[in-house]
Amino acid sequence: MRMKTLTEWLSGQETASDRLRRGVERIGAACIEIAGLIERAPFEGQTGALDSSNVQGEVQKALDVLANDVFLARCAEEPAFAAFASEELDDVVAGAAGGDLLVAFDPLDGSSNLDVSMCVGSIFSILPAPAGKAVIEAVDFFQPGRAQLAAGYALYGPQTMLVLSVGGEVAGFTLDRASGAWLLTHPAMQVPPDSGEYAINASNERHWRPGLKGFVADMKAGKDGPLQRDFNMRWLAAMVADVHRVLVRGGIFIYPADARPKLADGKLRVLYECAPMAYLVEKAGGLAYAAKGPMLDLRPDTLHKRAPILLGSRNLVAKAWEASSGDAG
Ligand code: AFP
Repeated sequence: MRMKTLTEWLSGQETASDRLRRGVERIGAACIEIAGLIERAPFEGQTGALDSSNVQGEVQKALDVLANDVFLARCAEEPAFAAFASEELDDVVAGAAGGDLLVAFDPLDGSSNLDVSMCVGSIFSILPAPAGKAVIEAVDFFQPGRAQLAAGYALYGPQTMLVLSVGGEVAGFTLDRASGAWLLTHPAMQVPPDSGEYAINASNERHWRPGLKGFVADMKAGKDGPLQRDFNMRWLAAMVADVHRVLVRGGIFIYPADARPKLADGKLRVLYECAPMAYLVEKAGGLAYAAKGPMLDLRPDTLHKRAPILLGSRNLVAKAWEASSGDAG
């Protein structure tokens, strides 16, 4: 059977306006361009660190900056997009006057994987813009994840994939290099409710709080422990890749807050990492929590606000949340 293209699939999504559909297509085009940059990077000397840092004091890779430029350039072509927020930018960038949508994005997630040719990704979140406001400010992005109209990610791995929802089902597309089109290879994705896989950076264990430490110990105890099943651990060090695995075959992904002052709110950013991934996982039947409740209820108060995150298979996440929610300070 012929696979649907992204354009054909979007035309059947009744939850999306025409403007939202067009905007998502622009983002899809940006991701194809970024995939090309990543493939060609070794020939162009673009995988090394630049001398500059982003607003969070992290060293930027040349590709982080290039991917950010591509995202902004492609999205600026869409008159529905009123403003943009990016991991790589200190402040909001204006888009089209009269646009009714805001876009938050991480143009290149997991960039420390680049020099070892491992998976990286791009993440995006689309929010409604306030009506009738001439100048969009950062505060206009401070909306809970439940307000998102669409969210998704591109995964640059063995295949280039685009996974997204515009309010209904979560659909996965694979880039067909021959035609240059995104083809629907993973319709109506569902996170299995149970799983025996977990993803956490275990090298930080000594800094974890007691509830989380106990739950991970229970998973490690396997069949002999209270969870009565054996677990396997996977850590790809790129949220896009770890969450993609969870969406396809279940499991739990955890990036916790811990006792170090720098990690008091975890590592991952709410607007363009946690909220869009929580949106996808919940649309696919899974669960996602921040420190004090559902991730999608969290309203960030800065563009680069961080939050601890726990997401994945419904039953496993519920148990992890029960064990660790008392850890929140
Ligand atoms: P980089 O973009 O700096 O590589 O960070 C990736 C990331 O934000 C997220 O994608 C990973 O899940 C997480 O950090 C990995 O963190 P560790 O450095 O603790 O493995």
